[in-house]
Amino acid sequence: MSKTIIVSNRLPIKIERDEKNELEYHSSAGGLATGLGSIYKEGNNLWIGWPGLLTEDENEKAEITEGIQKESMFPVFLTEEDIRDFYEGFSNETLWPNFHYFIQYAIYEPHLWEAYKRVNRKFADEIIKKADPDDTLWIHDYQLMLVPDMIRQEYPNVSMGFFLHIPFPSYEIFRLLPWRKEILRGVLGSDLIGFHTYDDMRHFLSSTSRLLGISNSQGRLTVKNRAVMVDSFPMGIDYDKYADTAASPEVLEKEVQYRISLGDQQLILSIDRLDYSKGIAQRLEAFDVFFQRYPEYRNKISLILVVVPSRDQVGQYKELKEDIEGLVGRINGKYGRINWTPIHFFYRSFPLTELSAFYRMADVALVTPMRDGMNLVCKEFVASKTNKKGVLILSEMCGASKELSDALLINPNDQNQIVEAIREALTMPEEEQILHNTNMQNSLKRYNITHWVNLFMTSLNNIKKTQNSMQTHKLDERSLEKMLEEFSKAEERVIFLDYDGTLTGFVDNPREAKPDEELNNIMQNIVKDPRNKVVVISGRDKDTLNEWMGKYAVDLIAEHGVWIREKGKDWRTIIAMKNDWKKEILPVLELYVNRTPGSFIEEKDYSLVWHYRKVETGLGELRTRELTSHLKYMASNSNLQVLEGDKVVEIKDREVNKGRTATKWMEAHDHDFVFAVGDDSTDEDTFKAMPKDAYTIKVGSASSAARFSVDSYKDVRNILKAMIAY
Ligand code: GDG
Repeated sequence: MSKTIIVSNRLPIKIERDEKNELEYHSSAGGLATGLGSIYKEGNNLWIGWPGLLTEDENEKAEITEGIQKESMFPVFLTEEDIRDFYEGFSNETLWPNFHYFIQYAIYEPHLWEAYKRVNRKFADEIIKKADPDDTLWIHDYQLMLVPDMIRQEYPNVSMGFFLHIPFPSYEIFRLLPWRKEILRGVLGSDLIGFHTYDDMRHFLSSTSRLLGISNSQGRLTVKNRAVMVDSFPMGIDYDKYADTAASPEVLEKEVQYRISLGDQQLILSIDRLDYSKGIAQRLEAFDVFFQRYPEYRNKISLILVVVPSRDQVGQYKELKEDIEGLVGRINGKYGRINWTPIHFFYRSFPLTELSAFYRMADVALVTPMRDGMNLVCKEFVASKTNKKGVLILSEMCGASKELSDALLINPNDQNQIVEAIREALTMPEEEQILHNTNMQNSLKRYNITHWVNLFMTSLNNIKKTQNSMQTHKLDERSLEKMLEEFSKAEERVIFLDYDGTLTGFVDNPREAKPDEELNNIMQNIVKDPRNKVVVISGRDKDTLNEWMGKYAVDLIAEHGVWIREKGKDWRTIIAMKNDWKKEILPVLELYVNRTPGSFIEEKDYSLVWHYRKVETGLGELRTRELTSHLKYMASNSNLQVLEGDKVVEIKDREVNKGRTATKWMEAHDHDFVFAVGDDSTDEDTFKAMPKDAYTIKVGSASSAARFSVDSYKDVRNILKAMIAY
């Protein structure tokens, strides 16, 4: 039976030695572990990751492997060097600062990149050992961005999702990474790629388009003919856990105790892991300014500042810790009194019940990261407000701000705004607090962690189904054999060939797509057999088509069916054509050329084409949307059709298309075997015009009226070669 495997850098378990030097296992109660608990603990399912203990001792490794097996976990052991260069190095000193827009902290060291690749390979190898090709894999976070493609190489059909827990930066930042393309390709090995917010997803798609030339349609990309979905899945919390803990007698009792020691004060709460992205120092600076500006609050409010130790082996973090300690000392020294301490600073972590008591009793939560993928602390604070009283001040630079619009939103770089928000929060009427918290709680209840997990898994299933439905089209060995057999028996074989993208690949300059030696050979040989009637049917103008294909004994159909030229005869049109509409449309296209450097107009006898292949990525697509809606509006009362092709927009008479001309051609010629191949939307008309038993073949993976599909023009050439050789 197939299973599901979760993979993250760190396993949700803590392993420690007790006094007798024996290993002790403590499962983590973190949000992710709770949310995924419903998955990895079921049946044969597994969670693979680093168990958090450094050991080179093989016996100990075996003991740990066995010890965590009953928790449905499997270890990837990392060495000291791995931790230094892969985890602290590339993950936390290259990717983390770059992705959080702290580019001044990012280091770009080739040996750290080598370590990142090596450890990602180590993870991939361990996963491959445990996984079967029909399993479902869910890979987590920035430490493992190369793993998806490594697995895909081994298991082409495995179902695999990837989720990034931190922000994905704008293209302008991401492009600074020397290994940006490798990282993108690594992630694109997945079938579903999830981010916390729409902005992260948008940034990722912009990078795939600009760096790899892979564009998307509503978040769907085609990567080596595999459909890949990119979407946003804002992560939620285990709402009931926080609400229930906050309402428990144990937490209530703690609150009473703390209240007695702190006296009658309003409390502001700040909880984060030690990290420069969290804006802890900036928050303290603002707190200082608050006391200067509003001295009446001295003695009346305190800040509970919890900083959870994290990565303090990394230089930047050591410095940050010292900065925070300095600031706390300065503020306490400046404003403190014998009976009042402005900041209660804790550099450690607390058990959930203590944390919950802090959440409960805080009047204000000050969550002001400079940048944060989501931020769960703010959500946990709101969920813990059982009486709905309390105010959340939230940075607009964290993912959670997109959902929690009822919070007091601030820009963390605007100190004045933070100071005023503290003042507003401390004086907000209770009814207003209740209203805001009710809205936020309703949303957090609905979009909780279970919802997040289910949504991701359902989307992964859906994209897999889409891939499978497209797969059924693929021209496999058996169908090819059958086709060649029918072909060999037939006496009147009709072969319709589109040109660009079907017989040749795409090039920047359309003029450069002329036939190469291989194609010339194919054309020469395929027409040698008098039973083969070949028709090249293209959107190209008739002169170019004639120049490239006219020398072979083939029939030509040019300009999407406007012109036809049978062997040895002259060009003619199928119907009487008009082109007086051009004088109205040309000035519009010229306007777009003026506004879009790199674009140009191609004038054919009965159509006009706007090309944007050489335009800056993104700008071309934007102008296309403007231009097509402009043209569709102009064409609404005429008989014109606006077609969007590969980096082109074409305007032509609606009455003519490849299908209509192909039908006319078929009426005039006998046939007992029909083959038609093409790659874009204009070829769909040809496919539809063919008899049911025809071998219609789409190049590429988009859905099509064709019966079969192949991956690229190279496959088409191979089929034609097989026909010649048969
Ligand atoms: C990354 C992204 C994204 C904190 N102090 C204590 C404690 N905590 C718990 C909190 C919360 C968690 O740690 C912190 O989560 P955040 O989301 O705030 O931040 P990161 O650790 O940076 O997480 C972030 C997240 O991944 C999920 O995708 O939201 O943007 O950076 O759950 O409660 N827990 C206990 N004692 C403490 O003292 N028990």
